Amino acid sequence: MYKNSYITNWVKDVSDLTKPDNIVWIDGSAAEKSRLTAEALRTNELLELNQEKLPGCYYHRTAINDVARVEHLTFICTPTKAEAGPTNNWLEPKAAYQKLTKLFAGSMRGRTMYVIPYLMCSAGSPFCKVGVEITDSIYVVLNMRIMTRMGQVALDQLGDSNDFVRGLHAKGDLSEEHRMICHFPQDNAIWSIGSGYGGNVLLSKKCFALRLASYMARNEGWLAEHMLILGLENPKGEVSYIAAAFPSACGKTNLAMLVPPLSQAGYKVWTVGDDIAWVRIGEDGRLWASNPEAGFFGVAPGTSMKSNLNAMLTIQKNTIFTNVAVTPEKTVWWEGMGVEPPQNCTDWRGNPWTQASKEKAAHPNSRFTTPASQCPVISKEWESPHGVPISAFVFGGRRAKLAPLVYQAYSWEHGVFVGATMASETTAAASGKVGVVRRDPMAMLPFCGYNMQDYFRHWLALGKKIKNPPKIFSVNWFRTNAEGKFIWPGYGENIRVLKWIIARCNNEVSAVESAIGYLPKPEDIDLTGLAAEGVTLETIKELLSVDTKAWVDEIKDQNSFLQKFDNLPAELISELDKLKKRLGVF
Ligand code: OXD
Ligand code: MN
Repeated sequence: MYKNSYITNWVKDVSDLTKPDNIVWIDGSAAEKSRLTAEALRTNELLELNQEKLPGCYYHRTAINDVARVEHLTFICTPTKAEAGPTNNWLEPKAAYQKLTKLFAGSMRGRTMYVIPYLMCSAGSPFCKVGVEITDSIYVVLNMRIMTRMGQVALDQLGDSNDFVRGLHAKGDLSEEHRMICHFPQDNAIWSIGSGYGGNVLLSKKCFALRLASYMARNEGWLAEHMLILGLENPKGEVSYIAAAFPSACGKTNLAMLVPPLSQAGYKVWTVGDDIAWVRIGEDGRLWASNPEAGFFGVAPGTSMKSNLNAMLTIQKNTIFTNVAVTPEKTVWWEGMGVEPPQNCTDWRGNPWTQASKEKAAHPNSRFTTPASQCPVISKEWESPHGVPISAFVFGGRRAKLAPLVYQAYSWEHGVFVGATMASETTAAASGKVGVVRRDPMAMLPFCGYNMQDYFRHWLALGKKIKNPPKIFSVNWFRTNAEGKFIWPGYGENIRVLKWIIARCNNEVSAVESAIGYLPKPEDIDLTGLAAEGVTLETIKELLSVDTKAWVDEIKDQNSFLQKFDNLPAELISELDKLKKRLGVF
């Protein structure tokens, strides 16, 4: 039992409601990890993988109906609907608590309740915040151990304070009818029931570090963003930092761990974070970003030695794999791993699978949970208490047509507009249709804990306070040709775009003004060694082309998205007008 009476009183209330058989107070020790792992193996919540080939690695299968975030069952519970805004599902807090209380009542009978204190960001950092998650899932405890700094370290940081996020999770019956993920920003609380899938149940991640933290950040004058953070080192050894927002499953982890091709000798990419950035104004008037997490919860399919060597090296030990395929020798496999599929294996549903099977062996949203500290290119600054100084913000999406490889916004306000109107084709990371274009402002559509028009306003207001704001860019690695093939090779070659971005930040290269923003001069994208990939100056010209007619349709769609909001910041309306003028539309 802990000394902090706010935690112990809350645990008492929760156990009176949920009626667990036992309560385990998590301390984060190695002995505790061994005990819990043994228990999870006994109950089959985890399966042991080949300990010679994958030491410390385990496997978990979720329920078949529970494989992704469920945006339609995720709610922001604020006193008024207006506070949640038109892009969030809303429930009035009293009504939400009433529903949840019924669902949680007796839900832990016959089960063990775990109390997990954890930190976001490193102890003692000005960014650091404390959360406590109560859960009835050992899988959650073992994942939280990787994803956060968990146990005694968090209790030490909290002391006898009441300032912590209360996250309550129960598996319930795992049915969709009884599944709800509710956020109470005014109460610093999250209640999640009916799921065992990461994004719905590792409450530190999307629920705290984005939805609640974005709300806190507005009140406290900082930003909580769905962004990777990387350091780009040049041959002189100088490192510039970029924070980049992409919707789920658009390659944030790959970009954060990019391996430069041989032709880019002397350049290196250092990983600070792959999913979330907390950003504050530093004393020097720049923005500084910190990765609040301690691990990576990455999408497995498509991860290979070619697409993400560093992720593959990171996950060789101490990793939990979820919903991938398991081979007869108890190793893991997934589509796009870059190795031949096994003759036969067990698929993510637990069924026998052979090369002749039509179904995928791994679920498209299958995952690895792995410690950031194991990443071969983890930045030496990744746990720095003050974060890293950001030179550029990048907004990216998956657009088969339209968006050029890269362009730069004309100003902070224009950059906020570019972020606010970004769109991407949907992926398997959330339940629902895959491949349809949807507006996803700053990649935060499913993660903003309050009305997005106020979120845009907050970005604009913050911009006014920063003496040296980062420059803002848009990128698109996913443009396709008439045959539907990707034009840009992507992955490690993306470094060429990052180099242009940093050159712009350092005023080392000029650019061409276009209707949508500053475009690179095609010859300023370094193509050394790219001919073998079939990329020539002509390819770059094609990738940078702006189809005015298509952009006119695009602004119609942007406009109809923005119409959802009743009180947009004037700056965004003015940016839309300027874009219309530049495109010749009045
Ligand atoms: C994630 C997501 O898990 O964005 O990071 O879905
Ligand atoms: Mn994400």
